[in-house]
Amino acid sequence: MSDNKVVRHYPHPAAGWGALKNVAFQLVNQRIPAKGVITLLSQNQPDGFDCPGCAWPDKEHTSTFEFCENGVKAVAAEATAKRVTPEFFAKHTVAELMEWSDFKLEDQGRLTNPMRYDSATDKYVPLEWDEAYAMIGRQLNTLSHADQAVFYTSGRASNEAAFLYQLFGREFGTNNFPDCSNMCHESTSVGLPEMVGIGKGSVTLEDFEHTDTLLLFGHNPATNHPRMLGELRECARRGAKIVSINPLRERGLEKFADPQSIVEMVTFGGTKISEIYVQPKLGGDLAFVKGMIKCLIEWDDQAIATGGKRIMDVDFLQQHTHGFDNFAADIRAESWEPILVESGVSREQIESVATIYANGERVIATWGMGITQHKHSVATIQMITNLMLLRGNIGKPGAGLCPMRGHSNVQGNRTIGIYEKPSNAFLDSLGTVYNFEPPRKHGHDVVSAIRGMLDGDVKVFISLGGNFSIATPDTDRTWQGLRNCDLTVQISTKLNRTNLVHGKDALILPCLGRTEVDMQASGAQGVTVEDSMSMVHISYGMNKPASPHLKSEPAIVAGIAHATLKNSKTPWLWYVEDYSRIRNDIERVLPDFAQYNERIKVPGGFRLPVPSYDRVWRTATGKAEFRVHAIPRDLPIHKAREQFGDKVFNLMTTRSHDQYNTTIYGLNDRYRGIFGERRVVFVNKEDLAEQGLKAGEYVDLVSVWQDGITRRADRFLLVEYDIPRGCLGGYYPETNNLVPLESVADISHTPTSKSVPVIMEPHRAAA
Ligand SMILES: Nc1nc2c(c(=O)[nH]1)N[C@H]1C(S)=C(S)[C@@H](COP(=O)(O)OP(=O)(O)OC[C@H]3O[C@@H](n4cnc5c(=O)[nH]c(N)nc54)[C@H](O)[C@@H]3O)O[C@H]1N2
Ligand SMILES: Nc1nc2c(c(=O)[nH]1)N[C@H]1C(S)=C(S)[C@@H](COP(=O)(O)OP(=O)(O)OC[C@H]3O[C@@H](n4cnc5c(=O)[nH]c(N)nc54)[C@H](O)[C@@H]3O)O[C@H]1N2
Ligand SMILES: [Mo]
Repeated sequence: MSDNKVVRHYPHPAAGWGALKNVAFQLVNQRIPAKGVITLLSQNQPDGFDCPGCAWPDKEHTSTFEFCENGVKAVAAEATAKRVTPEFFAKHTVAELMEWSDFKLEDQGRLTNPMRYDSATDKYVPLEWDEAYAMIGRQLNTLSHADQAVFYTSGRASNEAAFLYQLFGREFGTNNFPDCSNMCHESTSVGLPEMVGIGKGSVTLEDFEHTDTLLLFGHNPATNHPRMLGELRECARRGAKIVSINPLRERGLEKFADPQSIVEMVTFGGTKISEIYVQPKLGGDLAFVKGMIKCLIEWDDQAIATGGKRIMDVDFLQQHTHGFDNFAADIRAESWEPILVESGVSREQIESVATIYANGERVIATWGMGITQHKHSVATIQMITNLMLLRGNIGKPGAGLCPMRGHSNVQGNRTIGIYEKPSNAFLDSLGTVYNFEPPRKHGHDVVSAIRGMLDGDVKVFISLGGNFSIATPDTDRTWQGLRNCDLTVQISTKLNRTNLVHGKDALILPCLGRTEVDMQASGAQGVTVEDSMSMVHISYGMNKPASPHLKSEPAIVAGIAHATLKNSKTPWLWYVEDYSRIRNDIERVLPDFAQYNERIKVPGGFRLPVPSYDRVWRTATGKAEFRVHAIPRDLPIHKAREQFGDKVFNLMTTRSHDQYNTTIYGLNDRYRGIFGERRVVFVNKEDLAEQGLKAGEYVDLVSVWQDGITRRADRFLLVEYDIPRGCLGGYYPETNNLVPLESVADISHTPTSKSVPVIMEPHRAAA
């Protein structure tokens, strides 16, 4: 790798000293005094707040502070001493703020007052909360149909806020609840239920203590789930075999130094994580796993023929599964050519990973965005699940499925009813408890909501957190859609792009963050969240609110509902006085939350039922189902190459180490050796040569899609990288404009953010 200002080799293990240095920098940058450290120490403690960083669970009852650099960044971003006041808005027009980078916008700090857009001056001006609620109520009540309103949620909202939000929308008359999950683990949520009866992972944190083999597919824990590194390190030290499947060589998957381990810190050592590092082509995982399964079935067939030890868990297959014979027949009929070509992995390597899998008695498979954001993601997740079923690796200690969720409460939001396709059972229960007839028609997901805005069918857009305008695909068109709306409302903590790309009328409603004390009539309130492993626990903020004008998310939602629904029998404002009242009624709608208020008093909270954990299969046949999938050879990338040949590359859009989704903390991506620049594109060395390009030059990226719309993202620095040929890597959200709105995963409709066919052109200014 060449060394210049932007690209530098990073020889150190993940976490370690680099992490501590970065933490100190973040605290100073956010002007957080030493006492702010108390906030950090309260993170993920029994009496503290749930880290707003990721959805990785906490070790129950632990008293040691689980150090996590990126958790600190998330907390520091919220605890910042910087403020965005009405005076700030008086100084800057929206047009002017639009020129600022996303980093600079959020770096202005916390929003302090409710604000309304004034088109005469192109500025935001302050207003009272009641005026804001009344304005929303007026606009919603003038719509000709409730489906003209869309209610977006980002996965940080608490169960209490999310529950009130969906109740409000449904009493209003719509199931239009797109959420960040549509862009994230939706493929998991639709892929798993028909096979194992539930869309959630089956493992608990304890399973990591017993596992002997881990298959890590397409996620980057050192950056995105740093607390998981502790578990991985323990597994590696215990001798568990860890296989990483990732087109990029990620530092944190190779070596990790624990900042809490004196020895590793002092010796600048680290623990080797991955036994084998497999680098498939983007989207090559389905073919790779199918190859592994082909090996296993061949070896098993040989065992049957020779009377040797079976590879399959025969008892499990018989007792617990359905469809194996049909599935095995498809695998036997599959030839190696598509497996090798489409995975980009050698047969030897496929065999060696299959051997590791076959030797493992307790295997966990994890996956993240590298798996969920392709056209064939649902099929890929189902193929991974097939693999796990072969040897009974679901529902036994130390084994199971572990989708790595994103936002800290994204899973809870879905459990509690944030879903555009709610089940009838849920709606029946909601309707009975609240004595109304909920709408039955399915609502918009993220992609169809944007289409609705473009078509003029969606007129009001309300957003509970998040940064819709740039988290979504096809940025130019999404902006057009948002600007078509009559009203856009953003409930947020910090200034972001979505405050600026707005409808004819627009409101910014500033809310409390999870780290802050939420004082209501009955006293300080806690809120509950569900982590990646279905544990529900309570979280109490401890910091003084960033401004006296802030309201909590439940209070804002209730305020809007109260002003909009004149005939509602729901006691909106009464709920806000004491959130345990909300939880009591959640329990009436969702029996899995029985004794909700009691059970969250236990440190660590309680686990929602996960039937697959107990080998109870809530599927059509009452058994775990195998699913047959062909290796796709007609993906957008194949079609684009048919047309334009080897000029076309498959681009993944991914996170740097210094960002939380659209929140940019800094311009470095330390483990990948990138410093001070985000507009970079990772390219294989031979591809550079073949395209006549050189590392250090700039290119423009142009999307290949069949609808005649030009999608481009300009001026990216070429960085030579260890990535398979034909593949590129770039950062989200800078590359989002390249993802066509129509390029979505089959069934789940998740934008294909990890496989975007593009062509590199010489940078226009230079050409
Ligand atoms: N600090 C921090 N923490 C976060 C977030 C954050 O932005 N910052 N975001 C949160 C959210 S919402 C989420 S969803 C998670 C996201 O966490 P991840 O799932 O780790 O998401 P990405 O950073 O997009 O990285 C995807 C990884 O998949 C790999 N990959 C890309 N394409 C493929 C492929 O085709 N096959 C395979 N096998 N691998 C592939 C990439 O090289 C990369 O390592 O993290 C959560 N935690
Ligand atoms: N190209 C591409 N696009 C992607 C992805 C990708 O990998 N590639 N990843 C997708 C994924 S996995 C996800 S989850 C989505 C994320 O999409 P979103 O969830 O919409 O985006 P975030 O960047 O997480 O939202 C950040 C904003 O949330 C607000 N916020 C922060 N804390 C709070 C809070 O406590 N309350 C409220 N009300 N607001 C708060 C702040 O104003 C902040 O600016 O993006 C998706 N988009
Ligand atoms: Mo996510």
